Amino acid sequence: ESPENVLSGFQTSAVLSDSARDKSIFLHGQLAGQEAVMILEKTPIREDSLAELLSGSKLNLEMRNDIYSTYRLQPPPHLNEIKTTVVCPATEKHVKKYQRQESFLVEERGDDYQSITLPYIQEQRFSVQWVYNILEKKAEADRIVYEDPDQTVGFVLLPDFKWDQKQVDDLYLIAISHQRGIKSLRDLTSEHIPLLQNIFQKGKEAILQRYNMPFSKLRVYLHYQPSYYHLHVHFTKLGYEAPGCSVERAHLLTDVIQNLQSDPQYYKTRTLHFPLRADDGLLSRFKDAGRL
Ligand code: M7G
Repeated sequence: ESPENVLSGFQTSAVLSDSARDKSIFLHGQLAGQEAVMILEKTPIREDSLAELLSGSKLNLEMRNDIYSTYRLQPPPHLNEIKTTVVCPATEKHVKKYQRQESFLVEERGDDYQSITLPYIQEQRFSVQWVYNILEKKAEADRIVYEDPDQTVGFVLLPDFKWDQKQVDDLYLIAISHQRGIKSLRDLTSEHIPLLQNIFQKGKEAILQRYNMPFSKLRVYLHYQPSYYHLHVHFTKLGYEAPGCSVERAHLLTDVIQNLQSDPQYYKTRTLHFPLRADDGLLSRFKDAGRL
């Protein structure tokens, strides 16, 4: 697809969700006959472009009242961009992922993982081809911030595609483990501590070097459940409410390491809680098993 065709060829069939606060809209539609999802988001106002924004824009007065006035400002095009993400061909699961929905908190015991969750994710999970493309330098190679090529404890650190890298206020990177086959938190045992410590240590050093962002400004965590079942760690800026950084989904990497140090089987045996969306197939499995 050439970039122009993506826009003009996109036929919107439904608005999956939108947010006036985040200034974003998630669309379901068709692109060249294939199912597609398109995400449009207005980007944050950058401090380093303020001078240009204020001097180079057209200002239209809307109203004035006593000491109050409001305006509409028309910035030059390059300061007025919309970050656009396209998933095509999108699966039914992608469409559901982006649809606004009610969530329910699930309690998953160690044995529930074995009998309910594991069989489900083995048949239903998202492809992790994009992850392999990154590890094999077939995609996004020029975006890599840091790599430790070791196949056991190594990883690739790069900007998450939710971050446009224009400002560090919403800094978001992911570290993807070179080791394959670690699906999620549940697969971690004490043997993975060196890998986790390596990601933590070298990841935060690389971020300090590249973005001048000290560790005290970082939130480093894993998701449970993740969307993609290949071990990866999220690095986001403290104070930025990154999607998915809420307590019911995020597990701080430092806590994960300590838990494994005190009990090698911690994540095999513990009961974990996480939210599932109303139409998530896994939620039905928990209901069917009488666990909800
Ligand atoms: P997750 O916890 O598995 O799922 O995190 P989530 O998307 O529900 O949070 C996967 C992370 O990888 C997310 O933060 C995504 O934004 C990011 N991500 C997903 N894809 C498909 C890509 C991609 O192709 N490139 C990059 N750089 N990041 C991606």
